[in-house]
Amino acid sequence: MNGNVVKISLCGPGGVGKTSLARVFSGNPFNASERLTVGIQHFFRKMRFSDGSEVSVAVWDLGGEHRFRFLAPAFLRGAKGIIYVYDITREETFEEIDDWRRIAEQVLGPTPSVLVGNKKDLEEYRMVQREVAEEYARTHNFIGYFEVSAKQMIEVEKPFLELIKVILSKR
Ligand SMILES: Nc1nc2c(ncn2[C@@H]2O[C@H](COP(=O)(O)OP(=O)(O)O)[C@@H](O)[C@H]2O)c(=O)[nH]1
Ligand SMILES: [Mg+2]
Repeated sequence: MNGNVVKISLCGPGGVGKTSLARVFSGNPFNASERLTVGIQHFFRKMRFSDGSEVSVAVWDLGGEHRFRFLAPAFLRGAKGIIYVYDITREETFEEIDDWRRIAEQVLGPTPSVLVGNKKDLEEYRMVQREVAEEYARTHNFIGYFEVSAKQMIEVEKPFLELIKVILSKR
């Protein structure tokens, strides 16, 4: 019964928009007053491909605060892919991606991953240059780097789709 459920875990610091991206991807409206995630939350979406195949995607979302890090192993276990999210207007959130990669590596070993720079709508407050993030993604074997806005629903599906494609191709 679980054969067609693909688990994807969203990793990254608090406040970067992980819950907002999961919400929008799973077909819910952006919520400007998104509350701090406490513990683990799940979002679901069924996807149908042109060849008729179907897959259910379970997106796992973890509160980004340090006090929830003890949940990280349970949060990551069984994930077939990881979406690392940072906020392009806060450099320290980009730097924290290293920590999350280390945690995920310990629990899962090498896993298909994408890097997402969220809050693309706040271009005038950008602190991380696109080229820097792209280079980081390239040198650390990410499938790709994507800039998105959960708020304006720009490119939100793309990182999920690219990741799912790679996961399904490995089956
Ligand atoms: N401007 C802007 N704000 C966003 C975007 N995504 C999320 N936010 C806001 O950033 C804050 C944190 O979002 P949230 O989804 O809770 O982040 P999380 O802690 O990583 O789950 C909330 O106030 C959101 O409304 C975005 O794409 N653009
Ligand atoms: Mg959250």
